[in-house]
Amino acid sequence: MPHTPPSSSALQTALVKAKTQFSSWWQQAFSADGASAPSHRHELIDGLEDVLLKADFGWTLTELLLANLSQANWVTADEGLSCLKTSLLALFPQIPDALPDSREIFLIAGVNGAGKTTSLAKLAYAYRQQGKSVRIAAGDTFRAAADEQLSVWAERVGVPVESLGLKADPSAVVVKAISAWEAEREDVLLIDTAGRLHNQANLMAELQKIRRTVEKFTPSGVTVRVLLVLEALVGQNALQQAMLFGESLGGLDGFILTKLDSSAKAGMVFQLAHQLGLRPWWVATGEQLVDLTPFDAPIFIDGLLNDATLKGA
Ligand SMILES: Nc1nc2c(ncn2[C@@H]2O[C@H](COP(=O)(O)OP(=O)(O)O)[C@@H](O)[C@H]2O)c(=O)[nH]1
Ligand SMILES: [Mg+2]
Repeated sequence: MPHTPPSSSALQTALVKAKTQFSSWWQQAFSADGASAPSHRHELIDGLEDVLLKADFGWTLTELLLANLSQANWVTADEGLSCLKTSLLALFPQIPDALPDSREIFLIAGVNGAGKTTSLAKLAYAYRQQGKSVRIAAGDTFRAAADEQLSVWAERVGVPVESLGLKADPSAVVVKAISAWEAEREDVLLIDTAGRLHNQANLMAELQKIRRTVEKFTPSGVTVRVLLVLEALVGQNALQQAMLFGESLGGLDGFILTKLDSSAKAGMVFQLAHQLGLRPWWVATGEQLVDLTPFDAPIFIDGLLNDATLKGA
């Protein structure tokens, strides 16, 4: 599904909060006297430092972006902003194509409450909309309510769930689910997992085992994607989560950015791209099945900077 053209309006709507906040920081930085937008190189570069730090871009990336701007050849603030957009765009790696005609397995991990189960239901729905057959593995065997929550979603979407009940070994659920999925030759398998904190060594080890099991039982010709679910609200902590989950999972393919509807900071998306080479694959923007949209870097960047651009004209 990363290959379907994104709906620009859904992503733009999702960005409303972040964009509004960004443009207010922008105004604070550039019009202390309530007057005008930056009109010179040094004004833009100085003011931008503030804006980027406030928006969670982090020191390392902010310095890099400002250095890029200092070296680039531009005159007006608008030209400067377009340089900035180019630098931001260059941060995002491409989503690797699936094997030709591939069936896909998604392993979904993340901390508690990040939105794993909801996102997985949304993915199931989106793939069903594309006419693909989907199965879900109930790998969260930790919480009593997890199975029920997943069944409700699965029923709503109309897809089968594999479960072994509370306290079962999630790896055993994976084995059962892959086997049923393979027997039915279905297109997409979505594996849910229990939320865990990246400092819970035993649970992180369990995740390692789940990953190994997926690798071991995945039939040839199937593409496995390991995605971290990250709340937009976590800000700077996203980097640490992504590093530690990435270690346990033997690498991440990318992440699903959730709750962008309730977050005002989007800078962590750029930090993750810059420091870890990770990008969002989808962005979740609410609690309904339709509230998931493929991530598109140009739309995201334009959306975020849109008002700033106007003010800088
Ligand atoms: N506003 C908003 N809420 C969300 C989003 N995604 C999930 N949630 C809510 O976050 C809570 C936790 O979601 P859940 O999928 O159970 O998280 P999990 O513990 O990671 O599986 C639920 O109340 C969801 O409805 C989102 O994109 N936006
Ligand atoms: Mg869950």
